[in-house]
Amino acid sequence: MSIPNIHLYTASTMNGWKPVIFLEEAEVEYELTYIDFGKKEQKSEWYMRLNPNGRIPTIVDRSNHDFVVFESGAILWYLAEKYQKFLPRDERARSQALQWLMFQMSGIGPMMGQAMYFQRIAAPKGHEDPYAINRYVTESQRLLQVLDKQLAGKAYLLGDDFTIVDIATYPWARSYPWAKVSIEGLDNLKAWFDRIDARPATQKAVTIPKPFPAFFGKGDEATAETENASRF
Ligand SMILES: N[C@@H](CCC(=O)N[C@@H](CS)C(=O)NCC(=O)O)C(=O)O
Repeated sequence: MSIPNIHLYTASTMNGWKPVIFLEEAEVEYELTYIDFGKKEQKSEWYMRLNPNGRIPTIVDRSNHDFVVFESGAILWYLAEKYQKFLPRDERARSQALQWLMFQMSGIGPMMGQAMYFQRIAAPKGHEDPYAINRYVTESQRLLQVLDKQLAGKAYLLGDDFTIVDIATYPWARSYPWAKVSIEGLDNLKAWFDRIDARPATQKAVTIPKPFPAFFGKGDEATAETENASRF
C-alpha cells in the first residue's frame, strides 16, 4: 500500500471537518492523525512546529516537499488548487469564492464559535454571561440570514456547483442547534442543509475521526455538552 500524499491532523470539530469533507468528496486518499484536545496535543511542541497557532486542522503535503498548510480556509484553497476541484476557474467567480470563504472564516465561524463557547463551555462551568450570549447568538442569526439571502434561487452558495465555500460553511451553519441559533423562516438555508445532508461523502466526513451528532441537534445533548466542555 502506498503512503498517501496528504497527511491531515484534525479532530471532530467544525473547522476540523472541513478538510475531511474536501478529501472525502474529492475521493483523495489521506492519512489522518487524530489530535486529542483532552491531552492538549494541539499545544504540544511537535504539533506547534506545524501549526504555530496550536489549533486544528493542519495538512502536510508529502508530494510537495512536506509543505505545511494551516488555517482551514487556506487548507481548502490549497487542496482545491492542487486537485482542481470545488473551485470555479473564471476570475470573477474565483473572487466570489474568496469573498464567501472570507465571510465564513471571519464571520460565521468566529461568531457561532463564541455563541457555542459561552453557552456550551463557559455556562456549564459556572460562567453564565447573558450579555455575551445575546451578542453572539444575535450576530450569528444575522449572518445566517445573509447566507439565506445569498442562497435564494441557488442550489449551493456560489450557484449550481458544490464548492469549497459550501465545504467551509456547512459544518458551522449546520451546527445552529449547538449554537442555539434559530433558523425559523430561513427556507433557502434549510433547503441547502437538506441538499448537503443528502451528500454521502460529506455525511461520512462528519463522522471522522468520530461523530458528534449533538452539534447537528441529534442524540444526547446533555452528555455531549459535558464531554465537550471537559476538553477545554
Ligand atoms: N482559524 C482557524 C481556527 C482553528 C480552530 O479554532 N480550531 C479549533 C477547533 S474548531 C481548535 O483547534 N481548538 C483547540 C484549542 O482551542 O486549543 C482555522 O480555521 O483553522
